Amino acid sequence: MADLVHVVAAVIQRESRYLITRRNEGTHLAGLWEFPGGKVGAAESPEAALRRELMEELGVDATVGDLVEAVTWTYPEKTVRILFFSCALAGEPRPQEGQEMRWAEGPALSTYAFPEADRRLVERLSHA
Ligand code: DGT
Repeated sequence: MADLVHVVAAVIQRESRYLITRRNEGTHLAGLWEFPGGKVGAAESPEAALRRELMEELGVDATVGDLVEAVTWTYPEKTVRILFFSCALAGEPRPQEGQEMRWAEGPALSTYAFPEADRRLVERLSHA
């Protein structure tokens, strides 16, 4: 697979709620809700990439924990390999890019529109 894009995303839970953000206009899959994260840089570890993305997107440091789910998904334009890690934030998240942010109850997660790649995880968390 020549065009495999490595992506990391954070599952951030507080009590029964999960942190989700909405992809801004002008991005791939704009308007869909997601677990915050992004592409892993060439010389970066997945954990370092996720901490960087959380700082860039939400202005907060984080501790990266266990791998929760790994998904490979092929879009017409690219294939992404997404690693979802459980993360604990070191402070209050504040959207840095004007993106919408919600703390969604587990069972309500399935009422948000997520990328298809997230379906299995969303299903899992909404029944947890
Ligand atoms: P950029 O500005 O293009 O370097 O963007 P990054 O590094 O913020 O990465 P992004 O968010 O565009 O790339 C993540 C890719 O993974 C994108 O094609 C959408 C896809 N994706 C599917 N589900 C999720 C998810 O739950 N979270 C994130 N962050 N990406 C997801």
